[in-house]
Amino acid sequence: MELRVLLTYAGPSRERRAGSVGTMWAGCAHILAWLLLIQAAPRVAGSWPCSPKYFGKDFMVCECNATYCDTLDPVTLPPVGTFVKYESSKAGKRLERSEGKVQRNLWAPGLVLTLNTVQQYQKVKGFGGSVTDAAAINILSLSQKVQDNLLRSYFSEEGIEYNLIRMPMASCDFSVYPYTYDDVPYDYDLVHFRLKHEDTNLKIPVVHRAQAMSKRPISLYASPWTSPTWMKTNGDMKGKGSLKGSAGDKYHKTWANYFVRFLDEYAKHNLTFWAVTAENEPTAGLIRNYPFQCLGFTPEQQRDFIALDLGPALANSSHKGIQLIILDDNRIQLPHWAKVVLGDERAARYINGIGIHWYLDFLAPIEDTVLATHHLFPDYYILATEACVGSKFWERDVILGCWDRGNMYSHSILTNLNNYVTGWTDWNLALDLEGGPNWVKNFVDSPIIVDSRENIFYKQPMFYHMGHFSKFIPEGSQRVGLVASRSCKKCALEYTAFLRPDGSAVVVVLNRSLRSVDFRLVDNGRVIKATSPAQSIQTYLWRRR
Ligand SMILES: *[C@@H]1O[C@H](CO)[C@@H](O)[C@H](O)[C@H]1NC(C)=O
Ligand SMILES: *[C@@H]1O[C@H](CO)[C@@H](O)[C@H](O)[C@H]1NC(C)=O
Ligand SMILES: *[C@@H]1O[C@H](CO)[C@@H](O)[C@H](O)[C@H]1NC(C)=O
Ligand SMILES: CC(=O)N[C@H]1CO[C@H](CO)[C@@H](O)[C@@H]1O
Repeated sequence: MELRVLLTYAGPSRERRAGSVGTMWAGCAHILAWLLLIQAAPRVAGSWPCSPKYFGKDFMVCECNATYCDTLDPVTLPPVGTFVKYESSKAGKRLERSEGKVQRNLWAPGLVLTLNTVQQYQKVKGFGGSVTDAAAINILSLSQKVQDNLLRSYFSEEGIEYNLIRMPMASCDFSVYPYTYDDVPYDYDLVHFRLKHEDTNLKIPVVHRAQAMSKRPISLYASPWTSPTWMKTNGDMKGKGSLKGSAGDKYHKTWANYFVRFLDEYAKHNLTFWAVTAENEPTAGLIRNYPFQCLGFTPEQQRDFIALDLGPALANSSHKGIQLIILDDNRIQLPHWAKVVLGDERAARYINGIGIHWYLDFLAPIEDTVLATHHLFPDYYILATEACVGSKFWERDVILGCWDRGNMYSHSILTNLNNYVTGWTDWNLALDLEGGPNWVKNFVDSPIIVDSRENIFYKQPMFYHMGHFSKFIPEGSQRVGLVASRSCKKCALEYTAFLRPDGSAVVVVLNRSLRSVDFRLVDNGRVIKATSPAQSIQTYLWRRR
């Protein structure tokens, strides 16, 4: 630990975090730091390891405060003939880096995974999470230095380098009260449309800081939960209700213009969106007594709203490059939803992709839903737009340090990536110890849990599972074949492979079982001898020439 503190004096980027190191240390630390600098010049490298905190055996989080937070180095690939491996495990590793030598013509019994770059699949959009009101409130409840450590953990090269941010348009259940941007009845011209304190003082500043820390361009996308109540059949933000009237009328035109106004107002704050989704969980608003903000659309209603209102409004706005994503709801709606909406040329020409949520995955196999949709509409990308653990009535909200919840993330990500999905977006970037705030007490878990009283935050196993993908599979990477020497149905091993834009290869291997087994990764006659420990996730990277 002392060495780590001393190292904080070795470079300007470290110095920021060393701000409140006790003055008692400062004197001798300075002298020693200079000695270290002289000896270790030119570069004092090294990521900082996890500062573990246990909430029961194997329930480990990494704790961060104002002066300490675990970091990673930027990804650098060793020369051809070697590889780099990152490993996390239930036993306590967290994205631990090591290097090894690639071997030639090594024969050994057992499982072989062979890279096949002739098999080429989808290109990756990216990975990320959501800046909800709750996430922003939690992040900003910490002191400035701790906030910086949190945002750096997600967005910087010292962290897991997210490049996607989803933002609710106005409130959702993860707000402290329900609101829209225009709650003045019958304001069809939206003259009373205003962003809220939550936008200008909470969410927008958080996104600006994330962008400033990120080396990668961050793609923002937005989703509405409810329209103003005066546009709705039930006059309520929650419960069963849809837009009044029908597509093409003044309610639908006004609701489409509301999207454009939202984009206009955010543009004034220098935030430009990559995409919008047509509605968050449009089927929620078709359910009686639905407990929080929603707006019901059947697929036919979404098709007509896009064809007659939203599509033309966006196309005729200054945001005409913006992408439009349909569904943004559980994959159980597929392929029917896509057939109805994309099957109609009037709507389809405005649409770029299909968003899916994971909450009912256990009812709907991916082959019958996502894969079937990809084969029907291969020109439209499929993006995972929301997922979290702890939302089901039988699940506890927050379980600090739960490895299995990390497994649930990486199992979903691997399954999706192996079925043409182009990226995966987590829900709230940060929640409090209770899993909120949430105005209907729909508390859930998050990869980062903030304890504002102690001015610290916890990085959970879910955070590191996300990192095994987000940091190493940048936008533009293309999935390629990874062929097993024997059926892996029984071996319970899950894996995926990509070629990165720089031509290097990346493979992620997840072992959710209690057994560790040796295997070999083969690429073009070169062999990586590997072991997947019990309850572990690994990312392998290597140069191909
Ligand atoms: C911050 O965390 C480090 C590492 O866990 C610890 O040594 C240090 O005492 C903490 N600082 C404060 C102010 O709690
Ligand atoms: C937006 O960016 C411009 C130019 O970079 C800058 O002058 C302006 O102050 C920014 N506005 C806001 C609201 O951040
Ligand atoms: C396009 O926008 C202009 C002004 O912004 C408006 O006058 C016109 O009616 C719009 N056209 C359509 C088809 O919405
Ligand atoms: C990569 C690897 O060896 N994975 C192992 C994960 O656990 C199963 C047991 O269910 C092993 O058979 C796999 O080989």
